[in-house]
Amino acid sequence: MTDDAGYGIASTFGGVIPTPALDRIAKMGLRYTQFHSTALCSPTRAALITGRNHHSVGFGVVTEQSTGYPGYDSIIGPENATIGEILKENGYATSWFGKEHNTPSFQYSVAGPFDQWPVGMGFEYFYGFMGGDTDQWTPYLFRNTTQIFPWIGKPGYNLTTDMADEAIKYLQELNAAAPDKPFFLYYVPGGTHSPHQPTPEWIEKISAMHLFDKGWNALREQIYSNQKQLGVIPPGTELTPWPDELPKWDTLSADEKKLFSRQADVFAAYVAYTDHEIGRVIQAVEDLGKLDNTLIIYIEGDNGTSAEGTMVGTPNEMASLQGVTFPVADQLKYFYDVWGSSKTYPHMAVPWSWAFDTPFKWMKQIASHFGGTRQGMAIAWPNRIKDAGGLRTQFHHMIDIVPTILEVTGIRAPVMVNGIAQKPIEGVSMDYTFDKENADAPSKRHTQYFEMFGDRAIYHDGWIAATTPPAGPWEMGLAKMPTDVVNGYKWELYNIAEDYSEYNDLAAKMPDKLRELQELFLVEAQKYNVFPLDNSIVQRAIVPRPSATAGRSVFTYSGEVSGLPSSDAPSILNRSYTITAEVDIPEGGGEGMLVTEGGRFGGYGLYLLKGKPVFLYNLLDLERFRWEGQETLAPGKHTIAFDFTYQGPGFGKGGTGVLKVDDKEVANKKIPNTIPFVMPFDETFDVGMDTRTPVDDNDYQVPFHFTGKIAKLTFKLEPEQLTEADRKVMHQYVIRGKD
Ligand SMILES: [Ca+2]
Ligand SMILES: [Ca+2]
Repeated sequence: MTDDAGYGIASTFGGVIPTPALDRIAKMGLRYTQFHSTALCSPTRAALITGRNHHSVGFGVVTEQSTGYPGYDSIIGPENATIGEILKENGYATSWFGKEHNTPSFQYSVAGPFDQWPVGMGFEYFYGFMGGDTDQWTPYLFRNTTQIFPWIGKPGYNLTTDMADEAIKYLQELNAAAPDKPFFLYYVPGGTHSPHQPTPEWIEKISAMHLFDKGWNALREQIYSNQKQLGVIPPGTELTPWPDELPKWDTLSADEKKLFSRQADVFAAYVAYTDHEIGRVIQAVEDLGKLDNTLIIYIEGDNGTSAEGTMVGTPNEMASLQGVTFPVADQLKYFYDVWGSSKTYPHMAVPWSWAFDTPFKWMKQIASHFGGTRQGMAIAWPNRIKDAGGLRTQFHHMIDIVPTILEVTGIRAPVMVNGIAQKPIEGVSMDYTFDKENADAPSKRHTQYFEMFGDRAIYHDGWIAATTPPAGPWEMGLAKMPTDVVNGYKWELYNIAEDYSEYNDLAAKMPDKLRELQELFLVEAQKYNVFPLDNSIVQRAIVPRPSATAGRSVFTYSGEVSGLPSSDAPSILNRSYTITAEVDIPEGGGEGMLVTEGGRFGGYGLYLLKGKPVFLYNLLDLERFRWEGQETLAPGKHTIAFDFTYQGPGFGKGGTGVLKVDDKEVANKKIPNTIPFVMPFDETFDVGMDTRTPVDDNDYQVPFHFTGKIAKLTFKLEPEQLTEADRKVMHQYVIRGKD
C-alpha cells in the first residue's frame, strides 16, 4: 500500500502517471473500483492490519492527536490481534517494511514499551520508520527496535530503493533458510506522502513526459476520459464540478504555472519511482518461483491525495504545517532547481490534489466523500484468480482485507490470542469476488460508516449520506467549524448505485431516505466507538499525552546521545531556557556538535566551529540566527552556555539570546521570531554529534562528532509562556493529520 494517493493518480485507474507494477497486478488479477480507506494514515493502517474499524481499535485520528477516549487513544489493545500475530501463530514468517504510524507517539524511543511496535504486534521483522513521514535521503529509520543509519557514506542513498533492496534480501534469505515456509510481507513505502523525494533520474524521466503542462483542469478532463475508456468508472459517471475555492489553471501567471508544473512533475516522479520499486519486490517473488501461489494485494493510497501543501505548494512541509506560506517568487528563485532533492521537504499546490482524486470531490482528511476515501486496488493470485484483467465493483473497505486473507488461507479468526479473548473481526471476506461467475455478484458488504474530524458518511446498500465539509483542508483552520458537531452539519445524499461520483445530491428531494441513513450512522457510530464526535484538529495535536518529559524542567546528559525522538527531548519552544555545556577541549582545539535538535528544515545547534562557540537557531529554513564567539577555546575545561529570554506570552515570539564562555558574554542578540508549534517530526535530539541534516549546511556536515569530551550538558526550562487566549489562537491553525 502506498501513501496519500487518490483514485486518479495511477495509470491503472486512468491516471497519467505510469504505474506498471500496479498495471501488472491488475492484468494478472482483478481491479476493484469501489474500495475504501478512512481518509487518513494511522486510522487506515490500523483498520488494515486488524480487520476492524479504526475507532474500534483506538485510531479515530492519527497517533499524534490521540486523546483519552477509547475510540481515539491510539491503543490497539491485545483484544485486537493483528494479521501479523494471527499468521505468525499459524506458522507464517511475518515482516513489515516501511511506514509504521500505529505506535502511540509517546512510545517511539528506546524506553518503549514495544508491545505496539511491529515486533510486538506479531511482525517478526521490521525495517522502516515509526512516524507519519520521513526524509527519504536521511530517514529516521529502525531495524526492529534499533535505530540505524544506512545512508552514511552512501551518496545518492534513497530509502525508497533501500527498502525494496531490504525486502528482496529478506525474501531470498527466508527462501534459502526455509523454502516451504509461507510468508506474509506487509510493504508500505513512504511514497507518495510529502516529502516528495524521488531520485534525480526519475524527475528527469517524468518531466520529459510533460504530463502537466496544460494544468490541473485539463488534467482532470484527461483522467476522466481515460477512466471512462478503461471502464474503471461506470458509463454515465459525471465529472464532479471544480470547486470555486480553488483557482482555475488559466487564471494563473506564467511564473505560477512554471512552479506548479514542477511540483507536479516531482510528485509524479515520486509516484512512478515508488511503483517501480514495488515492482522489483514483486519480481523477486517471481524469481523465487512463488508468484503463482502468492496472493498480492496492491492498494494505491491509504487515503486521497493530500492537500497539506498550501495553495501554492511548499519547499518545506514543516513550515506549511505551522502556517507559513512561501511566496511563489521565492520558491522559484531558491527551490525550483532543487525541488525534490535533499535541500527540500516538498509538497505540491492544493489544486493538483483535487485533480488527482478525479472524478470525485475532496481529498485526504475528508472522510465524508470519495475524494478522501476511494482507493484504487488490484489483487492477483494466478493459481486462484483466473479472471485475469477483470473488474470488480463490489463495495469494500480496508477492514475486509484481513477476513479475505483468513478465508483464503483457511485460518479461522482466533477466539483467544495469548490468553486474551478477541473482539470480533468487523470486515467481510472479499474471496467471493475472485471467481468470474461472481463478477457481478451483489456486494456482501452492506453498511460502512466513515468519520474523521467530524466529517462523516454512512453507506448502506448503494446509498450514501455524507456531511458537507465545513472547511477545505487547504484553509489551514481559518474557517469556523460548527460548534455543534452532532447537529451543526449540512448533509448530502447520493444514490451511488447510479451516481458513482457523488454528483447528484438528493438530500432535498429525499428527506426520509436521508433521515433513515442519518439514524443508521448513529447506530454504527455507537457500535464502533466513534463517540464522542470531535471536530477539533490542532487542539487534539497539542493536548497533553503520557510523556517521559512531562513535569520536568531540568534535563542532563553526558557523552554522546544520538537519535532521541523530539517527544522525549527538552522542548525549548515558547519559553525561556538555559543550555549549559561543561566540556573538555583537547589539545589542538575542539570542533563539533554539543547539542542539536532538528536540522535543515528547522531547529537549533550549539557547537564549536574551528574552535569557536556557535549557537544557531534555524527558523524553519526561512532565516538563520547566529551567535558566535570571536575567540577559539583553549585546551582544557570550559563552560559554554546559551541563555534565552523569551518575550511572551504567545506562540513563536522572539527573545534575547546570550552566549557565554566561562561566564563571560561572547555574543548577545535579539531575534524577532521563533518556531511556534513543533520541531521537525523526523529529526531527532542529539548530544555530541548530529544525525540526519545539519542546522546550517554552510557550517558543517553530519555527523560532526565533538572532538572533545562533554562532562555534563544541562537544559533548564522555564514555564511555557502561553495564555488561554493563545491556546485559542491555535484554533486558527490546522496541523491536521501530521500523518
Ligand atoms: Ca496517508
Ligand atoms: Ca540534525
